[in-house]
Amino acid sequence: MQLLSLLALGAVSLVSCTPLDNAAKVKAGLSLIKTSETDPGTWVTDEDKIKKYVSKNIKFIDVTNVTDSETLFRMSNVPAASEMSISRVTYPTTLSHTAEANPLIAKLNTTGPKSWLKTLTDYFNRYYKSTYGTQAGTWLLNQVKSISASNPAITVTTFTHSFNQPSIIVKIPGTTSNLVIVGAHYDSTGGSSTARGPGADDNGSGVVTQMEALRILADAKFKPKNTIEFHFYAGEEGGLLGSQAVFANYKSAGKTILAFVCQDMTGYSPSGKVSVYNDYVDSSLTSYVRRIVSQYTGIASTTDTCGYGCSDHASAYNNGFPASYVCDEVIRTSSPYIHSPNDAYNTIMWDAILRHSKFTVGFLVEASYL
Ligand SMILES: *[C@@H]1O[C@H](CO)[C@@H](O)[C@H](O)[C@H]1NC(C)=O
Ligand SMILES: *[C@@H]1O[C@H](CO)[C@@H](O)[C@H](O)[C@H]1NC(C)=O
Ligand SMILES: CC(=O)N[C@H]1CO[C@H](CO)[C@@H](O)[C@@H]1O
Ligand SMILES: [Zn+2]
Repeated sequence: MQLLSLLALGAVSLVSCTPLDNAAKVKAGLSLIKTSETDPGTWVTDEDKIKKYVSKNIKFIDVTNVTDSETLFRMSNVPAASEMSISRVTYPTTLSHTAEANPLIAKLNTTGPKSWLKTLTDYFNRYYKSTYGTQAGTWLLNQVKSISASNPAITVTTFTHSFNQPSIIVKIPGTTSNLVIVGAHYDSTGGSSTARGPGADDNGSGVVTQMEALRILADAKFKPKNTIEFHFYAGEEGGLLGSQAVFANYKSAGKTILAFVCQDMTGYSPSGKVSVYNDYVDSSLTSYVRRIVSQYTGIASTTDTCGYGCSDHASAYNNGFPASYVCDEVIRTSSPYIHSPNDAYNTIMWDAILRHSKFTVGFLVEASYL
């Protein structure tokens, strides 16, 4: 009895003191990060995130401000095979919109991507808490506004965060509010908050790939059935911060997402083959994405896995949305330069960027009819 009440007392003081401790840690600028489902979490400084994790290629998710219990559950439990297809969408097994997509794809080129990536990589870095990172965000916002201007129906908005760098959302309204989304992050890091971080492949390449696809759809005044969004995320290198906030917001707003494709790293591919990854994604959507890669790039995709917190698709996945992840290469032969000052403009393979632009337009046209 006494023991019990002592235990009970202990429990009470634990419960009542843990949140206070955590609040104090947040106030002191620390973040709670997880590197796997079973990792209970570690409190780290912003600098530790980059030096001890990002620059050593240890992937993590910043869970400090995650409050949704389903999302926390998904972050802490290895998915069962039965959960790998969560989408209620039946993705078609034949692609029936090639006649519409092919003429658009024929207009893609690398003129815009070359000049946009030059500007992005010329920022000293695009670290999400640096003034360079904020300046890069302002430039990107103005640039996507100018690319979208050829179709007045398109809206461009910022999604603000607790740090200065905003995420950017471009919307092509459809006749339904159901969403088809492509996303890439635009922050970068070079191994510390103050290091040079050109972030050419990681992930400036994904950003300019999406910009080129947007240019074509805007110029064509493409009018989709489903609503299309292009997301440019902030703070990915801080533990998927931008995409987590966006998808948590979409979950609580009850939005319907039919398909999400994350594209990080689209500009370094010795194999010349698009890689469609297999983990923390929806398996049905992933099969559909593979069909689209084959159809619109003319080459069958390769496959790989990239682990917990690999990129922004994990944020969609953890919030219960159908996600897929498309990358320029399998891990073993992927760019050796990322997360360092050597991830430079001159290492980019422009045929890879063009291949991913073709995939992106093909995907958006096809999925706009889902
Ligand atoms: C979590 O939220 C607090 C309060 O808004 C904020 O000060 C802190 O920067 C956030 N941390 C992260 C990692 O988002
Ligand atoms: C390539 O794209 C640019 C816009 O970035 C456009 O002005 C130019 O006409 C295109 N070139 C060709 C050959 O289509
Ligand atoms: C910063 C960032 O997301 N980088 C991502 C770019 O894409 C690669 C995967 O191809 C991820 O590993 C990185 O985390
Ligand atoms: Zn990275």
